[in-house]
Amino acid sequence: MHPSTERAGERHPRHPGRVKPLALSALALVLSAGSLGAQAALDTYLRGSFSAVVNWPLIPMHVVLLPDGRVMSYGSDGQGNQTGQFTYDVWDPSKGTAAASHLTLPNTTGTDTFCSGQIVLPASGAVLLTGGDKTVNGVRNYSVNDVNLFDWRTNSLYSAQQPMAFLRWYPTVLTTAAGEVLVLGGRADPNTPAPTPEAYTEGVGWRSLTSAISDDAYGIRNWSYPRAWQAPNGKVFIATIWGGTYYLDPAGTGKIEATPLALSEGDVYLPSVMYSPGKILALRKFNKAVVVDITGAAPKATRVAGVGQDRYHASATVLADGKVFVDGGSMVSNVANGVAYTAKIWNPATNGWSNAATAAKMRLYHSASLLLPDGRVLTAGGGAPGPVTNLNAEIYTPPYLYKQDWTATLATRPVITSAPTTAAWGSTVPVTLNASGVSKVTLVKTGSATHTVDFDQRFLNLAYTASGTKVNVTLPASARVAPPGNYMLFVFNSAGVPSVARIVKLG
Ligand SMILES: [Cu+2]
Repeated sequence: MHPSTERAGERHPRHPGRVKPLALSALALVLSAGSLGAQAALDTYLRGSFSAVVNWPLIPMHVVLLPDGRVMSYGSDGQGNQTGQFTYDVWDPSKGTAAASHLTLPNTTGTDTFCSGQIVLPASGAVLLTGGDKTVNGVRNYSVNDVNLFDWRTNSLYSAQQPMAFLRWYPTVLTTAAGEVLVLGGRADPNTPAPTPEAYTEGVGWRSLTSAISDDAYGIRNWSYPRAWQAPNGKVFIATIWGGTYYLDPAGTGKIEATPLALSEGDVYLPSVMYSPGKILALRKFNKAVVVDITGAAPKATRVAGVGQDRYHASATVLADGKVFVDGGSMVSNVANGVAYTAKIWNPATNGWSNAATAAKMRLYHSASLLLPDGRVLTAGGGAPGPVTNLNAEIYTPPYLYKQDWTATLATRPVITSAPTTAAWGSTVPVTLNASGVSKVTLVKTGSATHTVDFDQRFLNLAYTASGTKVNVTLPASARVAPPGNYMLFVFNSAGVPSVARIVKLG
């Protein structure tokens, strides 16, 4: 059970001071009498809600949103043991959460994909899986250089023809402005990092960035899923756990250089998220948080309020409205000590945090979260190893999907009746709705999450003009702020309620 005292000290964020102490005690009496429904109705429009816990056919340590809105996941077998060698799953959110919504398939590649990297390729939409686990003399957690591809059209996972040059376990993958996929870090075996980046181009193959080898940026000091983003200046920005920051130019054989910006100490299991072009919210150790701004000539960091406590293994997910949802985690890495069940939402307009709903399960090591095209967030997994074996998920419904009143009822959503499936940078495209009234149009990169990282995740507010049910939407000007690939296009009505997204391929 969660400590019920967690709520006692919280004040109503939107009406501070309006509720008199007497009313509060009356409320407390009602709540202690077990009227949970009344409590949920009171704050659902501010906190959102978690669904009931639903079963998952494996521990979804790796989750990736496919071009058709389904979710591929993998990481364990059906009993929750460490291994990606036998099965993977494709979940169709439009079919609900019962067993029939899952297509659990055999992995016939021979690769143990446990703790690999995964990303949707910008051109074909196939999922690229880089590296994974190898068992040597009965000991797990050695590495492979295997490359596998998942074709979402045929639901098939198969080996790519060319492996990577380096063995990698815990590698980062991200899409660059040039449309390549960059692989950074990971380790070759328990004593050897993989400090040479590699770049992959569909139809071309792999290229090693032999002039950009760095133990500080993505080697011995920062090998575990290094945090990296395509930056507005055309380079790739890297924020290390020890505090150093770097720009990598992936052209040719690559070039790596340190920036003068030093951050406070981070951790491989504290999340960071680019919530706006060139702006990154990064959770650091000791309940610190910073906004790293890489929009200018030199990167800079501004301290902002922490999330409330250290939340090791939390996930940070940018929502359809650009706020950041943080769920899961605990005070001590992968230990049920100071478990954070209550999620938090960070508002970039105020740099402040508010309490979101409270989850039923602890989400620690090997949990992951992912924004769905319907604007909800899949929160899932955890375990192998750890205090829980979470063959399950909870789906979070954010406040923007509720009526802004006390009734805890879902709002009527606007519906996109037509939108292009592809678009070019800087173009203005027509989108039509079923009703007039637009307050916001946003673009969110389809996510690919694991181990507190969501590779490629980014959010952009789009310019638009609206006339009745017709909206003209202008896409981002450059691949530097919006790398090629699939994005969720959300249109918000005048009440601030988002549509279900249409997936648009940029580039
Ligand atoms: Cu792992």
